[in-house]
Amino acid sequence: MNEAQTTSLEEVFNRRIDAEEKIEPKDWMPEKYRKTHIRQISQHAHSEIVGMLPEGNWISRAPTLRRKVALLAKVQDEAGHGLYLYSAAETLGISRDELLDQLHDGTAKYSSIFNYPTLTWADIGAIGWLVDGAAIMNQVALINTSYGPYSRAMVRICKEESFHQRQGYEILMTLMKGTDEQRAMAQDALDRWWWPSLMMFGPRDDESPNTAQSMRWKLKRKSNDELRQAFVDQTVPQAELIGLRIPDPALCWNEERGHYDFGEIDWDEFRQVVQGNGPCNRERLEARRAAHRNGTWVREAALAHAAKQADRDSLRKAI
Ligand code: FAQ
Repeated sequence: MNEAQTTSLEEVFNRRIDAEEKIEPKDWMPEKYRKTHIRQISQHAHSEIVGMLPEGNWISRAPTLRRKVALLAKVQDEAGHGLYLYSAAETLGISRDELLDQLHDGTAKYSSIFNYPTLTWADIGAIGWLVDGAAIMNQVALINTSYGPYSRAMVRICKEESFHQRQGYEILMTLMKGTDEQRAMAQDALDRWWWPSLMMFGPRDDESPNTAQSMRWKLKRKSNDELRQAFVDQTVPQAELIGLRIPDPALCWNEERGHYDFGEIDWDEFRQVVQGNGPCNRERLEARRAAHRNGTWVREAALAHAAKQADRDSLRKAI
């Protein structure tokens, strides 16, 4: 294709983006749009899959049968989200094997939040309330993203995340109605998970290399800082309602802005965690690598079965 043809295709593509049309897998798209989507969608998929680990750690220790059932269902939902998202990334011309290789060799990122440990049962409440709460804030905006398969995956994912957020909040609400020890456990979980949850939204807008282009392509519909602010505004009253204290001395309502002001995130900690030096990075990656290794026989058996089936089908056709 010559340069003039590419330019006119790009003009048509940009007009479609401006008109809020969805871009579908077989449509022409700039190479950078394709690559940026593979990056974001696959990192999102990896986050869902790695995100099963901190909570999975508590399935066998949930305090009641009802809690265990809910947690099991939630962790299974996260697996489903990962699978839709890997499928959405595959529509952009990359294979599942390549995507997984990138996770396992550390070239693809996943959300920083999943590199923190789950020390008590209250952490399961904090993950549901804060981590799923932050994920919904980000993902509701992504329902309107320009790439069709990503946008459609988000519709279902958001419905499920909304249930997750409520089950987390309800765990903390129950603890806050309990003994002094249970209340202290809930507060301790909030103290440890608050700042990492704010980091989930990514670097400040002025330090975010991808935001400007992703907003032009309507991949991102809101910037990192806009989403972070909306999350703080939504979450502070929820904490107050059940008697939890947000661990930020700078937090206060700003009448003029109509938003909460809040303190500075420890960006050095964020960078360290993203670079692989968080409290659980090595453990998380090793768990994923081991799961992949241990699943080799399942993949091989499925391929052998599919090959046998194909042989039988071609034999039947030949007869
Ligand atoms: N952690 O220029 P930006 C969930 C990287 S799902 C690690 O601002 P962008 C469900 C970023 O990739 C949670 N890395 O980048 C659940 C980029 O690096 P690269 C995941 C981060 O893409 C709940 C660089 O920094 N959600 O929780 C992080 O425009 C409970 C520069 O940043 C999604 O993935 C971070 N926090 O904006 C599961 C949502 N932040 O690739 C289990 C979709 C930034 O250039 C239990 N993703 N980086 O080398 C997004 O909305 C965006 O990708 C952002 C980052 C907002 C995360």
